Amino acid sequence: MASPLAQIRSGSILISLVSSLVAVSGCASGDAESESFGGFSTSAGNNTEDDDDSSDEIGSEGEDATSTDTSEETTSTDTSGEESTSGEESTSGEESTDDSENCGNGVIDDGEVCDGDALDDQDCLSQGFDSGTLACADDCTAFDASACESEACGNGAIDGGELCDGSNLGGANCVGQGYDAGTLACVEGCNAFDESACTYTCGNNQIGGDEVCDGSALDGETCATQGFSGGSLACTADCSGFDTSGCSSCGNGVIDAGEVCDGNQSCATVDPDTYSTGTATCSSCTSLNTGSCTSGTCCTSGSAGTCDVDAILDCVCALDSYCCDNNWDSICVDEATDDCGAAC
Ligand SMILES: [Ca+2]
Ligand SMILES: [Ca+2]
Ligand SMILES: [Ca+2]
Ligand SMILES: [Ca+2]
Repeated sequence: MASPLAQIRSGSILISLVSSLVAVSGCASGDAESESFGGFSTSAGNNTEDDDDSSDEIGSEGEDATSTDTSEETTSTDTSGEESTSGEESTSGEESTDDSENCGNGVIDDGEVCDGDALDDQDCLSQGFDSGTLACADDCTAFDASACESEACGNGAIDGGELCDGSNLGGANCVGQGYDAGTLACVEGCNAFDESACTYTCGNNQIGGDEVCDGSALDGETCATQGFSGGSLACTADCSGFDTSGCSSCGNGVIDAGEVCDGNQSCATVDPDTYSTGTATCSSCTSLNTGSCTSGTCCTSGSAGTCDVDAILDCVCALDSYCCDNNWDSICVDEATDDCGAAC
């Protein structure tokens, strides 16, 4: 609130107790102030304790925010890096080993069931079928019996090498084949499952099929591997890709998630209702120091209405129309500081 003392204009000499008795001349500007009250005139400025209040830091983490504290979360987020165990193909459940680089050399190496034409002396007959040509699966981990024929195929019973027969799937289903849901079927030749109606579910936190990621399952990716310096990586709702909106990079000039600032800013952009001059300095993207920001011309005496921060100008002139109608004097400056939030 404006002190009545503040209503005494600088340069005027006014002693209210005697003003009714003695008209003191020389109050050139003071006479215009009809709102003046009968307070004692001392000095105009009693605003000393307010000087420092406006120069505090925004985002006050201060010293513990010196380094990018986002780094630790990136390392811990993806511990669920179980790759999709669901991705195994087709019929035989044998897992592949790391000898896959030897698959295709025509020699049955350790961990391989067969390799190309090398079938370990097996054929369709030995696999329980009646005719046809046995092959090796592309990954060398199983035989490919899809060209083998069974005379008993179609009788509804699983005979010989048959994996299934019609609706008889031998208890197999899509989930058992590594999918999340769907309906498993048997191919016409009874020698393979038809997985075409099996599906993966987006949202089960397991990566399957074409999914790039699923919820917390990020396939080992982090904000860092995506080119950012910190933050938390997420997966898009449809599992088709990564959501980097929670990632940040201090120094890219963009205020990312978790950052207070990135680079120095003009004070006027930090808080246009308070500042008009100066530069706010950004520290480690975690704190913004506005200590050198000021309210510019609102802090100095000048002609009427010279305060260049609109919000402060409006505030002061609502309190004291003299400041806009006559002169922006030191009392207006005090009012700006004391009552209207100016940083001077
Ligand atoms: Ca081989
Ligand atoms: Ca059969
Ligand atoms: Ca999934
Ligand atoms: Ca940034």
